[in-house]
Amino acid sequence: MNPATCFAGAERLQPTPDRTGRQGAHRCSALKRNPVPMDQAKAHYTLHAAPGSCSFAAHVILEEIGEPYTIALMSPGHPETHEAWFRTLNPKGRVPVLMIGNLVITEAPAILVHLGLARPDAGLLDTTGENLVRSIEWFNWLSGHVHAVSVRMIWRPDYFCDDSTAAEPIILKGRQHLAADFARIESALTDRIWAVGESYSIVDPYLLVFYRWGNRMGLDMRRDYLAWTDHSLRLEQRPAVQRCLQKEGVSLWRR
Ligand SMILES: N[C@@H](CCC(=O)N[C@@H](CS)C(=O)NCC(=O)O)C(=O)O
Repeated sequence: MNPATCFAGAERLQPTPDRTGRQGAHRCSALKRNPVPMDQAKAHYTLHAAPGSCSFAAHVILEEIGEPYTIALMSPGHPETHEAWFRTLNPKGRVPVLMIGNLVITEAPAILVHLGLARPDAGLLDTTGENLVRSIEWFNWLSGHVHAVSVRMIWRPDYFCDDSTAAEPIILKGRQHLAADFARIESALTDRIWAVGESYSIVDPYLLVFYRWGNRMGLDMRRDYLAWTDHSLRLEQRPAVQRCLQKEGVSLWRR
């Protein structure tokens, strides 16, 4: 699909060499050598996302900080991640992708940290002392284990084994991992208002992604995860979260 045809956001992008072509890819590899220049944060943001996917957290933070942005929404199930134009943008073939001018940032935690750093006045990333360490701790585990292992074993067993007869045991094992992960999240959120420190941060909407996925998987999140449910209800009250749910056409509660 051409990127100009798959956007459900307020603005439509015109595909340009910078956004989808060779020049963009060059910029992307340049980022591996150089830190993201923070002055670029003043430029217009474009978030490549899919409804209800892990990109939802970055979408929420873009809404929270109030910088102008375009949300480039794929179809549900993000089939466009397999298309050539998107692979040029992100050779890993995953959303979210954040573009700031011609610069490309991939990986949900990196995008969230970038947005937190870009608007320190929003107070969404405390870079001092233990809170920074705790944020990285959450991100590394949520992205590198809960998402990449447990959730993927359940929704994408084919990723782990070509033999389709292995799908069932992989899903079963994934559900066991996920149950342990979710119990850990519940315990971490017990007697806490927010995930890190005393205030709302870039970590909180990332946790909401996994809570929503639990509902989608048919888990009884309200019954089994009381502290996490309170945390999610707190998030659901935020206007930024409500706007994102509405724009992406997803619910926290539906399967
Ligand atoms: N490590 C990446 C994972 C991103 C990821 O797996 N995104 C999913 C959507 S939640 C995706 O794009 N999947 C496309 C595919 O697997 O083909 C991150 O944290 O951003």
